[in-house]
Amino acid sequence: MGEAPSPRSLQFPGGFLWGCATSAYQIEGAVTADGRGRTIWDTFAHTRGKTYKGQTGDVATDSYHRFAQDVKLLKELGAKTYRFSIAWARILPQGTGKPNDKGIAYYDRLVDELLKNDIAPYATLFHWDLPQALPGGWQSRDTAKAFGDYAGLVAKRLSDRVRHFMTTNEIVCFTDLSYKSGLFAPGLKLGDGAVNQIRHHAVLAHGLGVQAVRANATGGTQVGFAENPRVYVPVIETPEHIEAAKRAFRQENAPFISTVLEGKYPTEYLEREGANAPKIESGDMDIIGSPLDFVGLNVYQPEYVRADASKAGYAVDRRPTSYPHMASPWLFVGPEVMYWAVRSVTELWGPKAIYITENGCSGEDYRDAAGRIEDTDRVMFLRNYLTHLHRAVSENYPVKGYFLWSLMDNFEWVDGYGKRFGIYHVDFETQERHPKRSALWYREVIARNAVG
Ligand code: GBH
Repeated sequence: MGEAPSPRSLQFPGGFLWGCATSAYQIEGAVTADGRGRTIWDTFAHTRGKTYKGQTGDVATDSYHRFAQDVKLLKELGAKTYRFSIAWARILPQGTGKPNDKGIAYYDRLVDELLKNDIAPYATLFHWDLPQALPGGWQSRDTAKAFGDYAGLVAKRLSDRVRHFMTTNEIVCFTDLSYKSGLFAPGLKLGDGAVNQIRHHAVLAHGLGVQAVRANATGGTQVGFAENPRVYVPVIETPEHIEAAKRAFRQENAPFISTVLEGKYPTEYLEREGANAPKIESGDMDIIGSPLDFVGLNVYQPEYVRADASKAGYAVDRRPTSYPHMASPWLFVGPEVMYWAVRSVTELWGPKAIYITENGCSGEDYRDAAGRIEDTDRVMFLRNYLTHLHRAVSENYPVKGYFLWSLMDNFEWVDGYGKRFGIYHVDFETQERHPKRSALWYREVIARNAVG
């Protein structure tokens, strides 16, 4: 027998940024406080039949009032960073026009509390809570322009303390899911031409946001976006399947991350859409392709792909019905997706830096007799995904940090409070927060800067 191989250390690089993520409508509540304007999610959640049991974000985790307690939870974990989102309708209740100082003051308080605790704020400017007052929502090109103005205003007011901004969160969700399948607010089911135009307005908004942050922020402020591209795992790690995965990644995310990082719509996409392709004005593509300081990736479920003799060169496999998933039926477990997300983006576009801006899972948590929540399924999920993130950093891909979704249970969009993603349990009656086993586990990961 030969010698046993040396144990592989799952140590992360020094300075790796561990954090947690949330978003405004999912946690803040206080939807009429201090002049906040109405958003399309307020309207949608209050429309009969749209969310689980008709639940809304009216109260959520009441973080508008309890933010200091949330920061304490982060501190307990030893988190170095916190990704939260800013509610556009708190800053500009009508989407445009006169800034609402009381809304800005909330984020001043949150940011100051984070900094006091040595936690670096990472702010998302738009996580789906579009001001209701903007005529036509994302159907209108004016909304992209309004977003740019809003982004510039926030940068001016916060960039003395917030050094990292993400423009948009998951473009496919607030375009396709919102205006094509109608599952998300505002719940429309439009045709292909209209949807492509909406996607165009969204990537344009992102680009205008990048430029506005740069024009208004103090020097050294970094700007990127947070995307949830479909990620393709090669069925076998052989060169032909790896090549297929790379092609699939670029093509299947064509109007979103591919267009933004190339500053150009992939030709195949424009050909495929023909007369339904977006109407592009001169100068748009330069704005859309504005260089980024980092790319944020929200990583959840995998797709499997293999090489194929077709023109596209790849074939996406349908999942067997026995394929395992977490409490959310869409959340298929496939930890390798973490590695392939990072590798695909790096090989295709070589960004300066990558953050995992979201990763985590829902679970059917329960309290045992002693009041503990032993969410071993979530620990299993996270440990495996982080093991594959370790593979990526050990191969020198430029991953700088990881944000766990989510700090605490919150309003899970159409699933209301029926799906829990937190590592802190929230009792929605009392608003009491309580660490699950996964929180204690994550604290160890952060303390040791290693997965175990
Ligand atoms: C992220 O979306 C969001 O950024 C975050 O706000 C959210 O809370 C978190 O993940 C957990 O869901 O019903 O089959 O059509 C992840 C991407 C896109 C996954 C929409 C769920 C609906 C699937 N999400 N999708 S389905």
